Amino acid sequence: MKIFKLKYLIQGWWLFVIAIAVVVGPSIAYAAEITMGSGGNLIFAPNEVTIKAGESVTFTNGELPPHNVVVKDHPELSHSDLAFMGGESFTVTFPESGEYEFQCDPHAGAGMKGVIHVE
Ligand SMILES: [Cu+2]
Repeated sequence: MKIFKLKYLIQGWWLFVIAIAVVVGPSIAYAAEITMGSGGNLIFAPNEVTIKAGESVTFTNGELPPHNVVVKDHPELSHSDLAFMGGESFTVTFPESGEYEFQCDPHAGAGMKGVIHVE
């Protein structure tokens, strides 16, 4: 009786581990994605992401364009060209760890800012 319970417990544990791997796996493999002007608001969504050094973040234009991405103190990581078209996107790779604050220049005053943590 006790052995049967242990068997089900182990099976349940493995199902749990597999379920976590299915949910978390893709988000580790993928670069992070951020929408500019999400849901009709002047925001980056999400406005905070964590990636590993060498990984990339893809910024996709949502609503209320134009938007851009200017990384504080890092012109080489910035995409100052304004994106006017909905769905337009660009990808920025962050080779080194650190805290990268960024903003959309036209909408920084409205709070369109974010931070990328690179581990
Ligand atoms: Cu903007």
